[in-house]
Amino acid sequence: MNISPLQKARYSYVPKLPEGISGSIDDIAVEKGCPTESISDKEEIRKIFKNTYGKPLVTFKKAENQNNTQIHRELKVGVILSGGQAPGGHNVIAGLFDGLKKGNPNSTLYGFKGGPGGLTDNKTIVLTEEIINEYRNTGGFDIIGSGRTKIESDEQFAASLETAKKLNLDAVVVIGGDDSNTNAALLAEYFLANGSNTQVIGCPKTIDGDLKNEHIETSFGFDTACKTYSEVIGNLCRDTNSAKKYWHFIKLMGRSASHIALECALQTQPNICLISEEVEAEAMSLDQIVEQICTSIVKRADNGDNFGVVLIPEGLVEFIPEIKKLIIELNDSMADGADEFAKLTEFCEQTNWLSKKLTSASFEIFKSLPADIAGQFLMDRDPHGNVQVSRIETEKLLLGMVEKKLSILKEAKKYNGKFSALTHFFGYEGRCAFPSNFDSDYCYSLGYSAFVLISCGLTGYLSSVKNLTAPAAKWTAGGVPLTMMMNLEQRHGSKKPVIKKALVELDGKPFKSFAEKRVTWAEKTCFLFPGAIQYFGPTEVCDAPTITLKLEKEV
Ligand code: FBP
Repeated sequence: MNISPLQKARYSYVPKLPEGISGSIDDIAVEKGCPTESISDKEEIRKIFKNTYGKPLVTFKKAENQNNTQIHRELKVGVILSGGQAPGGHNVIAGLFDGLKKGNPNSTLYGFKGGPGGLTDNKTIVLTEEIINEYRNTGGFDIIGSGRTKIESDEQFAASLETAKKLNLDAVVVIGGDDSNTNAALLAEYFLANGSNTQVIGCPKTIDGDLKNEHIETSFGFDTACKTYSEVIGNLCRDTNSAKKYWHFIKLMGRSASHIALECALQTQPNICLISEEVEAEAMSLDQIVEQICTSIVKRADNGDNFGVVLIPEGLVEFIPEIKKLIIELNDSMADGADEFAKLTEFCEQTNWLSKKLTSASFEIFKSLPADIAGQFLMDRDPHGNVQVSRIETEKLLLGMVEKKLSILKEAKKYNGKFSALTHFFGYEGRCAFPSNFDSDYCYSLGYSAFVLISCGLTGYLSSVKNLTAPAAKWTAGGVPLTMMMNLEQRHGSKKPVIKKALVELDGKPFKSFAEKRVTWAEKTCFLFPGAIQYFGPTEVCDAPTITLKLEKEV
């Protein structure tokens, strides 16, 4: 196999483990807390999760000679990579594999191919030391592939159970985001309710950074993805500060949450960074957002600076009240009239059909959008019912509107600059980068901790590693009951138990720190150039966590 020099060098990186689970596995003590409750809708969620609700938090501590024979059991475990790629997934699997083999060299790790569909369809590969070694500390999910299949029908649950029985599985580990781990919780409950002892453990993955709470400090992949985007944004900042002739409109992945945009703003100090959660809180219209961007462009032009950088979170459109309303109406109409809609192939036919389904206000908004962008709002929803915001070219929509507004200002003699702009979308570029040292260590620890949870016989837990701003040895590993993170939300017309998505908190330190400085950034050139992720070198350069995490943990 051909490998790059960096890949070769990364093979020899040894990920760090929290003290509680490092060293001999016979020295791991398991501490259990009090029973837990879901974040809200307690009674309803308790009824849905009769067998798995309310379990205690679990922490692993170092204590000599625990005489834990369970940890040496021969186990059969299956692992799934679910949803979008995130740097570090391979290390979760490596950590799980190493833990299993340390417990008992005869244990087996199956990889389910292509995401949750691999479990329902029993498509597996046995992961050997040789295979694992090829993927240590590398980006991507290509070791077994990923997928977005949602296990929701009775047939899918029954098929999953069938696979677990056929393979005689002790456990399934689901590496995924909020939706995938909601699925993991339902699977754990289903297995127990149907007399199966197959345990289900989740691991918190997503570059979006929106799977976090009191017990899960961050999801893996967020660190590397943000550093990768920030490197390129910083390079663009420097390029435009050199040539002084372009405005760059950059859309950043992150789905609904603006954590990625916010973190990249903290790392690079662009002229403008829109935060969807603020747009919603302030009920800002599309025109007001355009106005905000134009104000910065005009002020900077007055200073002779006809260049700049604008960061746009991927999910912005869903947070602009009038567009949010439009999306809800589109979702309902397209779901109710799915068969009719599927027959309409031309955009003009679709528009005509929608004119009879949407309220007049929403239809007016729809018509006012450029046709190519309006068409993007009609693309298929993902299996969890989400609009595919990565496919909507918000950066182009905003640029078009900014250009129109600037020409009006020019005619009115309120703007006298030159405006030339380029659009970018950074998303897929960051999802499979070589994991940073932080993500390499964090992921390996999550996988290893998942093994310890399995060996303790626990099910319906999310592997957790905390205290992440300290050096890795001081991190603490354990598990959080999945039901503890749940609330009921309206999905496809009825209330469903789901893990609550964490959006940017406007009273949180990361947003406040950004808000304090952004007025200056909008007018002056304050760019920072973070440079590429460093894998070898001083710890303050190579091992630092995100600014978001540091600010959130600051006392
Ligand atoms: P997950 O929520 O599954 O981790 O996916 C994250 C993400 O990268 C989003 O930021 C983005 O909107 C979406 O996946 C894109 O999905 P796809 O890979 O299906 O195009």
